[in-house]
Amino acid sequence: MHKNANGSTATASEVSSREDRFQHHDYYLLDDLLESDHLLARESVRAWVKREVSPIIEDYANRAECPTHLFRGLAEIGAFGPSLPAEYGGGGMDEIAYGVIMQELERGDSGIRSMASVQGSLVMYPIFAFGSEAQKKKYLPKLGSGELIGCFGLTEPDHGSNPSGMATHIVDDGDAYILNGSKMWITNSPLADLAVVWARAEDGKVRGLIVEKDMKGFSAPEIKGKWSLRASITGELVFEDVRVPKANLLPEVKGMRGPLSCLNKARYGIAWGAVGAALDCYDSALRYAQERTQFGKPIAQFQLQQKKLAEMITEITKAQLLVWRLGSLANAGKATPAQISMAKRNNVHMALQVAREARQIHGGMGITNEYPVMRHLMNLETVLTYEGTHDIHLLITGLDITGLNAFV
Ligand code: TGC
Ligand code: FAD
Repeated sequence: MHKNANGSTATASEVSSREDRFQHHDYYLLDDLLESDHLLARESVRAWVKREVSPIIEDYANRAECPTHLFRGLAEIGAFGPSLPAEYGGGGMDEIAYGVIMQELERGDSGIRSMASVQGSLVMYPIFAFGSEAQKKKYLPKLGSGELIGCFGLTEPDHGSNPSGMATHIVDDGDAYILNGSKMWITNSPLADLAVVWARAEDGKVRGLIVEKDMKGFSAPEIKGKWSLRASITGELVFEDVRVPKANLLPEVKGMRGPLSCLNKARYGIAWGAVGAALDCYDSALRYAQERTQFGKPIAQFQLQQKKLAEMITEITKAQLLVWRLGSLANAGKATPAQISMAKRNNVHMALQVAREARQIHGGMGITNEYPVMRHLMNLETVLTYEGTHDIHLLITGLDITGLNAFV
């Protein structure tokens, strides 16, 4: 039995089906900057998260299980490739719509946003941008509808922040390439029907390939034991003399520009998504502080708690402004990779700080699954690391402003 802030109690089963009381926070009236399509998309995804995600997410996270039944629902709400053309399985919306959808999903859980990020930005996008017409027709509609699930293999056991050093490679063998190597930390890999894999060709250039799950010599074992992103499934990709037909090579890109372009798309979505996780933590902390009394008054009346809450909403508001501006630049085709790095780094770090402060405001209850805060906090430790670590994004900004490369 748990004691709520208002003194009532909840059983474990009530906890798992607890009401999602989230209310949006828009301190600077930024909704005025959004178009009706954006607001509509946000409302429908928010309603879906409240209905489909919030009642089950704590249980799935507890069991370290991916709610795979949500893939179809994510497809139905247009979460896979919102800004890709509709004829190629996307949503045909703009970059701000993509952002607000990721924000709402991550308000529910970073792992749910991950399911959408990987499918849309890391699997559909490279096939759309670098695939042949035949590849686009074969894979994109089924990926967009959730009939096929994909994953993205860039990171290797010995090459994380420095994917350019990759050892996974292909050798020409007539009408196919022979693929050898392994990838590590791959979201969705154990359940994916296909993987977009980046491998070095004999000329030294990195190439992208679509590897299907039933290809001989290909396996995707699960990585267990994660304390973070527990409702998301993560695995390896292992290639032992996998014969990949040449028709599965992405023809339109050579070099690291290929995978790094996909990362721009996904990092952009994460910059928005992190604001969602922060809003959920703030929302929970504000309500808890108003309802919980100590020393005869609501803890929200203590100056120390007001400082935490005031700083949280200030940082959230700055992050909301940052992504709105980034979205406008992206819509105009002007968002640079370095600008995206700055927003990813700032907003994820902000969300993690907000989650830590929110956890404190909830006192002991903050470590339980009666509130979403500890789950967000643990998730955000991954989000701080994947898609380029906090340090790597700082060095990308450093390079951009000084012209001096810390990576060489
Ligand atoms: P560098 O020598 O600077 O560049 C190599 C080539 O790539 C081009 N390029 C980019 N193109 C598009 N977008 C970008 N952001 C780009 N950055 C570089 C560059 O112009 C060059 O092109 P070309 O034509 O001249 O050859 O690259 P580098 O090897 O020194 O690497 C730089 C560095 C360290 C910044 C990069 O490797 C990096 O970002 N490392 C971090 C690795 C990372 O983010 N991994 C993410 C793996 S995927 C993931 O985590 C998914 S989680 C999914 C989920 O569950 O949500
Ligand atoms: P390392 O690169 O070993 O870094 C360790 C530490 O060293 C970090 O703090 C880093 O900032 C620091 N460091 C490294 N280089 C420098 C430097 N030059 N200067 C200063 N500090 C440095 N990858 C995929 O390809 N596909 C996926 O779907 C995917 N999903 C993931 C899901 C999860 C749950 C996780 C945890 C990771 C996922 N990743 C995925 C991998 C992720 O992108 C990498 O973990 C990340 O890029 C960092 O690599 P690494 O873990 O090997 O850390």
